[in-house]
Amino acid sequence: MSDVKVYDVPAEWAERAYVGDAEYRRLYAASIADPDAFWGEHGKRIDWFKPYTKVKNTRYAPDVSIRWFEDGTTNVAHNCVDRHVGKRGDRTAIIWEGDNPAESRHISYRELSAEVQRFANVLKAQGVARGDRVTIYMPMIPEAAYAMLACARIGAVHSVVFGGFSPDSLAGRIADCASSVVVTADEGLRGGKPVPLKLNVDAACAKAGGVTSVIVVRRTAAAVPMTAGRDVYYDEAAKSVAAECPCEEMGAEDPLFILYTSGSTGKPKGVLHTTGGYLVYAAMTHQYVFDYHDGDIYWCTADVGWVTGHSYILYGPLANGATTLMFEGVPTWPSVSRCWEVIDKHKVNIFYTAPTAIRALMGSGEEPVKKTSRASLRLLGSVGEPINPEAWEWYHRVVGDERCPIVDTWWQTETGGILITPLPGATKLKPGSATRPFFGVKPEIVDADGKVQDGPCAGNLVIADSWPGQMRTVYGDHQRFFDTYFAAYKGKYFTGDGCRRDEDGYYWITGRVDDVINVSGHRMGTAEVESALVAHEKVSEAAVVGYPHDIKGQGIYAYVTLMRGEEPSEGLRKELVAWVRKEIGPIASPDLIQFAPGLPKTRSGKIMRRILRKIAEDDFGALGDTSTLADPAVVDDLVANRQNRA
Ligand code: 6R9
Repeated sequence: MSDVKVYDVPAEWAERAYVGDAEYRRLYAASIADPDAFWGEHGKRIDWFKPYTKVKNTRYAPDVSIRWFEDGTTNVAHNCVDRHVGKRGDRTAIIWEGDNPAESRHISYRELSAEVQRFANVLKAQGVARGDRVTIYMPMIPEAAYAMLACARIGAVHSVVFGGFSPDSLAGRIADCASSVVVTADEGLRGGKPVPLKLNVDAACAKAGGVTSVIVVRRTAAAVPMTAGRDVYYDEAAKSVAAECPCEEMGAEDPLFILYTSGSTGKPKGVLHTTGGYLVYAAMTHQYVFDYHDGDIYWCTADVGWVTGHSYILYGPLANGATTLMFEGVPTWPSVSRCWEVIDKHKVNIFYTAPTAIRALMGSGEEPVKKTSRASLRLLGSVGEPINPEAWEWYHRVVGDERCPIVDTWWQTETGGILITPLPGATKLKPGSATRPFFGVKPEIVDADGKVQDGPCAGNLVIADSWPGQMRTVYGDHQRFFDTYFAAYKGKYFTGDGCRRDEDGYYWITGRVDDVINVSGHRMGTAEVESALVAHEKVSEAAVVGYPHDIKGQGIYAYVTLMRGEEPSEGLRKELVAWVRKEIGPIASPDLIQFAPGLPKTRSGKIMRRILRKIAEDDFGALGDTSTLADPAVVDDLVANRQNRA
């Protein structure tokens, strides 16, 4: 496309960065030509107790098996904490910025080490052993990081569940991985409002069963019910344990964590990541993509409940001995200047956030940004969904004062780390493009039949070979892992994303091609929202699709058919929204509900989502062929009563 603006690499970046363009091309070619040699070398960036002799052992067909550095042993907490204490024990590991702007703390690597060891001993005292699953349902406080690293230290597998999920969603995740220990807080605090975490845990435990221990960190000191024999306050439990806890020696392929994510069908999948390859990949991408140098202050605004929080608040940065900022609050409280004030307060150099936040802040104009200095900023990052060029330009011009490159990083929970991204010293930028693959990543674009496309083209994005950070299985269901990602295109990992490649070989992610919608950077399976809706006694049938939303990227549009005898009303609309919030969590709230007497179905009974998407997009002029519908008249009613009108 000729009207695309291109931003050259600023001169000072070409000079200071680890990698320039020629170096990128050289390293990339080497990584693809000989992955064993490339990763054999870069695997050494972490400490190994027993060095690996094998590097890559992976196959995608006829079945799937992914192993990296398989005979090496290591420990993630050793690499993220212990090994830095000798060299830089006084350096700040975590800057914690509270919800309340008057509250912040610096935690040094030495302090982090003590806290993680103490937390590990509390877990052990609660009976947690190597291989056990621990569910973590926490606000953004340092104890969330301590708990995750404590699990890694003793070889337990954490499953962090985002604090915005409902008790039911939490219960499903506790039950799926049979986790008998839950770590939580009395309450969370966001935008000045309490979040009832412990009450949610109580409700979830009642539903899931099998939880024998709940460790409660005091955050607000609210009085919460404590179940005798099951619940303990962390501060009390910590008094009676030893200060020191050795690291378990873990195999490279031992599980590190499970993280549940939505797919196009069924309940959320437990994405399983392992130890060695994950850490090497998270650390290396963090260093090169953000061009992290010693002394930089780095801030990723994600929540630790998402993969971005795992890889780029915690594991990647800490493995690199970085200073990582952890923010408890929200970008709009106490004012829409909060992010920029935090940047000035802590002299943040690298800022990594989601397009939805940028679009929301754009709505308040430039003044709340411009009244702050942001002089410390050097690099900006984007993740979670495609960034529209307008938001990109605003981010670049207003937030970055036209001085800071933007790294638009494409990746997924499944990929463990960033796969397609600019490198700030190497890559010319085009607003809206995630640009080029990271080292070792082999993207391809295929058509519906799986034929690999050459040159400029559009189609489905697949990755032709493994990289060390890749997920290893769906927890408890390896067949589902194969069926979801490796069955569609033989021998390739299918991402679920559509993509275009331009004449410069740049990749432009166009969004999901499956029944997953991306609401404010959060993945939602339409099937999940549908099953929540039909669980309501007045609903007989529901179909959910995404539609373009100015701030959220995509909004949730639900078509609902009521039980016979039920009448549509505004009251019922509100009731259904509240119902879905309760069933799944606020991020799943439908934005628009259309009461529909019937849904468009084929004669075999399949809902024709293509038609529902078009109507939701207010683009019903192009409904295409409707002749296969069992009852073409339902479409006229749907169009007449559509909810999204320009
Ligand atoms: C890291 C994360 C993954 C899905 C992915 C894609 C979308 C993420 C993107 C992007 C365009 C980017 N996505 N980053 N689309 N440009 N820079 O977000 O993981 O929550 O698993 O979501 O998000 O559709 O498939 P996850």
